[in-house]
Amino acid sequence: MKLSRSDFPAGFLFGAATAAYQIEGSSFGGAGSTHWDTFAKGPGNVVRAEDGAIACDHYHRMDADLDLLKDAGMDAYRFSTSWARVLPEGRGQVNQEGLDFYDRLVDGCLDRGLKPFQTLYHWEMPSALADLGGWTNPDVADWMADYAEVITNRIGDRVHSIATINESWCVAYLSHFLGHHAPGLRDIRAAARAMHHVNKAHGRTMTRLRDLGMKNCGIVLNFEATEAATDSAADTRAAATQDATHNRWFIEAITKGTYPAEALVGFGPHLPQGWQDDMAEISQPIDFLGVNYYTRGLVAADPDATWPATKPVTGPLSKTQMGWEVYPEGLQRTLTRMARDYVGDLPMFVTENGMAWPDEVGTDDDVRIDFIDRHMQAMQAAITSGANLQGFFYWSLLDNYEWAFGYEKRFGLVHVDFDTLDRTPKASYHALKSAIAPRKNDV
Ligand code: IFM
Repeated sequence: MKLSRSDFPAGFLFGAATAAYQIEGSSFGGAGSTHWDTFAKGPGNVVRAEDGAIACDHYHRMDADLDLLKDAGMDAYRFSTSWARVLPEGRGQVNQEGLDFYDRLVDGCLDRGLKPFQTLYHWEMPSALADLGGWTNPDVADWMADYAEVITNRIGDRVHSIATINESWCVAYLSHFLGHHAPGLRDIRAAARAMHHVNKAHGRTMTRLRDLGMKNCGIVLNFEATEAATDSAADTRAAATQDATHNRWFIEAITKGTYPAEALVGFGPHLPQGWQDDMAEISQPIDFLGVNYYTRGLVAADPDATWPATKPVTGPLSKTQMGWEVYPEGLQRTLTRMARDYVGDLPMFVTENGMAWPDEVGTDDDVRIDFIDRHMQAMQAAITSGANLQGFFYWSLLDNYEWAFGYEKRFGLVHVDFDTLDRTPKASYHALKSAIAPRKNDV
């Protein structure tokens, strides 16, 4: 790789990210059912109806997986804690086994010199709360804050940072308007409510974390580089609408206490009454912003469609196994835009960036190595132009459960054989390890 640790500011953190449902194995250790367990059983929702029951069996292989991070010379590990592992019914009875697992995980990180970056919600809503409407129910804000308190009372003394939610757009829009993820709704009223309640839950949980004395609290949002397919006025308007629903809705609520007009056109009539009263809590200060970035979104107007009347356009750039264009410039633009328009000098982390490729053991991994290298160059350029970027987490440490795509899309630095569950580091793992090896002055 062209860049190495010495091309980044002193103290810049390199790590890898995972998420509970995608790796742990939800059938182990007394975890409760979640909406992903049941969504996967719905016809046509997930490739081969695969679920996270076993996943990478990280629940039993945690030590070996943490060793992989340490052996790569990483500084930090971003993981999520599963709400239903901690509280199988979402509220009430605590699963001590679940708390013990996360206790061992955090200690395992610290023993290996890895800073634990925790995310509280990475998409698995406990089924008992999904029955009550999940993200469409305003009470979700208090349910989530209560869960945050239970897990924080156990591991909050040792985690380095806490993100409330991973990728609010996916939690709300992708799952309640586009129907691609659990709970699989395509309903504007449900979507508008989820779009607001996810922010409300972030705010309520921040309040609770502050009450518990927690520092380094923030949120992880996913951004795309939205571009109009042509210069026409209609496509330009379509791009502005998509930018508002995908990129601006959450960050504007959190940093300014407002929602973009282009998105309120569609969602406004369906928002819960009195939503304005929640904006002060939603826009309380955060300590960091996590930026997840994968690709650009090329968009055109679709005059025959209902609001937002947009349609995705396939671009000409090279694509990953997901069909996503490789577009590192978009990462640089996103980071500089965040610093300029929203967060100023607030610390930012690239909390996810990576690519899927149909790798098998022994195949070369040049495409992923080049992908990482080019995105590292984009991060470096953003830092040079003033973004206070303090770390980078590759998505993902392991090949894992890629939601509606089942186990087919391989994002890992480490190959997982889903029959034997054997782990084999890929060439990109070794390339990243060499690139982030300690600088001469640090050893
Ligand atoms: O696997 C997901 C992850 O759970 C959230 N961010 C995007 C990744 C790749 O699709």
